[in-house]
Amino acid sequence: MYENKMSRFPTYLTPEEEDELRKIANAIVAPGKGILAADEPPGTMAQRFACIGVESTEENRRRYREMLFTTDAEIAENISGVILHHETMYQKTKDGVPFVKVLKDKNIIPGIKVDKGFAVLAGTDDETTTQGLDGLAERCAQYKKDGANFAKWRCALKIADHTPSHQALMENANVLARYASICQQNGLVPIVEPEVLYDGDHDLRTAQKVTEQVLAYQYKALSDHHVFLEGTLLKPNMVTSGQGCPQKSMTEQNARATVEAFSRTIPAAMPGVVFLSGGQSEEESTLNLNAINQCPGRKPWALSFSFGRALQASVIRVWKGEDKNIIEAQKAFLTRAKANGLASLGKYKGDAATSTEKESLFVAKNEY
Ligand code: 5MM
Repeated sequence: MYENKMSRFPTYLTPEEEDELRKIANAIVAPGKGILAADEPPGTMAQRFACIGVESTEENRRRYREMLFTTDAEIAENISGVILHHETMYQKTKDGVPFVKVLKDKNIIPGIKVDKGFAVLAGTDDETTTQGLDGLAERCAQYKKDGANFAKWRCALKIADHTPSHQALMENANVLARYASICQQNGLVPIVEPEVLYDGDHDLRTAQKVTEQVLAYQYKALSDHHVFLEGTLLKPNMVTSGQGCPQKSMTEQNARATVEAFSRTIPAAMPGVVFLSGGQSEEESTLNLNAINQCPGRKPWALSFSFGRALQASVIRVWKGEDKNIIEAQKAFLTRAKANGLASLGKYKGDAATSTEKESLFVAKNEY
């Protein structure tokens, strides 16, 4: 711990530690690049594999991830980082090369999901917090030694008549700030993910107000915990009308609401936003990201992607669990990565999609 004893506010990171975090965060959101979120736990993978009739065994998950990570090195033009689940972090290719090495050799930064899932907040309308602070410092130190340079922790907030409650807003903002502080002390850039779920019949304006509220609580908590903002990334939802809203908001409206909400709440010191896709179709996610980058207004942060479903849905369908489909599945991955890389620059022309890439990927509550 670096301590300037003369100050009322001792810095907890040395200037060198700050530099390292800043460098990692900036590399992740370098122009045209974003993140592949491949940190689905085994249970979630069972859902993802269900549509192709493949069982979620450890070996099938390993084969699937090997297919993703051995995609041609060209993928690194648009993918700067991959979020791994603990299991994947220590898996190897069939030839015995650790996945972490496969990624690093391509100049892709390995990241790690460090949260331990949701727990219901008693006395609320089924709202949740996210667990995993116990032993987190030790786990982060080990992951750093083993090659990870960033981490992810997801909290989820839902929009209903009486939610998000003050209790859920406070608790989730605080736990994300504690996590962020612990990550930074161990050399990992924390991706702060306070997701406002897509579930509900709320309109765009409601989604915008709630997103502003969530982000305002979040940045107050990060400040209270002295988190070094330049060494963090934010993984929020895009602002859209709810999945069940009869009046579906249009791409340009989503973009304006998102940029407006962010400009009101996210400090300029934070280097980059990496959006989740949240159940939107692959193409919808890309078009919204593109429109957000084209939207006029002050945008001092990079605006890129950290998609799970929106980068993998078509890839899984092409792969079907069979080795003979690996090359075609990798091509599908390259196509979506390129489209999202262009969208992160506001240069996507809308020409990458087939009809299946326009299908909704919504999963109710996304609590798996
Ligand atoms: C890829 O899935 C991630 C982990 O899943 P669990 O929620 O089951 O732990 C998930 O956190 C993901 O990183 C984000 O939700 C973004 O993924 P989407 O599919 O919304 O882009």
